[in-house]
Amino acid sequence: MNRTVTLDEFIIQRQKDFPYASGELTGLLRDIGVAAKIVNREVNKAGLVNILGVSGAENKTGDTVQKLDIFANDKLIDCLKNSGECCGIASEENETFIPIPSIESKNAKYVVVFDPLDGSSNIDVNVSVGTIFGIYRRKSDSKGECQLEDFLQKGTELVAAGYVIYGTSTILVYSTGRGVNGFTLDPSIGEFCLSHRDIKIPDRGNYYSVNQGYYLKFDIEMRRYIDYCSDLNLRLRYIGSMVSDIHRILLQGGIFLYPNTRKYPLGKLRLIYECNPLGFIVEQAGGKAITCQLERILELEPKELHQRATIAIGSPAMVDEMKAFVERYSVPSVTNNGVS
Ligand code: AHM
Ligand code: MG
Repeated sequence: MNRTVTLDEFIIQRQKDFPYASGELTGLLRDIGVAAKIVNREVNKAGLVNILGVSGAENKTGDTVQKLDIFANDKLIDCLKNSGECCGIASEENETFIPIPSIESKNAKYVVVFDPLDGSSNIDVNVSVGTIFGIYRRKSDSKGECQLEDFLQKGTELVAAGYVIYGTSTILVYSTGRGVNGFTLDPSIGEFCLSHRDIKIPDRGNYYSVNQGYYLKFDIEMRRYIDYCSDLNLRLRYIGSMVSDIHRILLQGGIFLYPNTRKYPLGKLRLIYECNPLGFIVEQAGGKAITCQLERILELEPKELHQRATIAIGSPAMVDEMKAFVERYSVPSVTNNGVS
């Protein structure tokens, strides 16, 4: 019988792949694992206590904030502040980043970005939600507080990224740039155990994932591509929790789309908290992640913490096909000087 490998054991084993590693990243990943277990405990008992529902506040980008969002946000911030392994945090739920004083962070060289509870509109109806995170090496001088520039880094600079899904089982998937591995929480021992070793996304799959309710609000090329997916009899799956939709695609193949709409001309999803970490994971598994305007997600230059992006992400052959549709059917934009 194969021996169970826990997340902690795996992270420590992997540290040996980086001969000059100081252990900080290892510690940070372990702390995120601990925070995930705490959030998982609360998500699982959400129906039993009075933390379901809307808190009454709105976050920076105008979304209604659910109570569990606040709980998850607070827990992640607490765990990371106490870890002493990172010098700053930026969360989708906070307007600005949170520097961790150097006394507590011991001049740590990493910053962490996260969406504490993605898909939060699903909480009240017992559908999967998840946490998404990314880790960057700071760029500013390590003697002072971290700065905005430490968070406004391209996805190509990610040192590690991952997500946790609180679903039928709780699973943590992460990558440090050497492949992708998944760990399922065994509640009987309270440990994440290696369950999905070296995940590779299929070249293509049977699923497409898009909010088809917005069909008429998409550009013509996107509508043509969606029609094509439907003509191929692909199965439409849309949970409304990006992290869960992408998890299915990572394991079984397919494409996830969130194009620009009239309401969200720049896309809805956040580049720093959602698109970059998930783009990093999917690329590490052999997939692709581009905007609906065909730029590679990880190469976008973030200008602000809550910047949004359009996204097409998933199996490489399917993202390439989507790209071909956009190139073929997009209507050239008309400028003052004529057609661009
Ligand atoms: P959230 O982070 O506030 O929960 O919002 C992000 C979510 C994604 O998980 C999901 O794919 C998308 O919003 C759903 O949006 P829509 O309802 O417009 O399809
Ligand atoms: Mg989200």
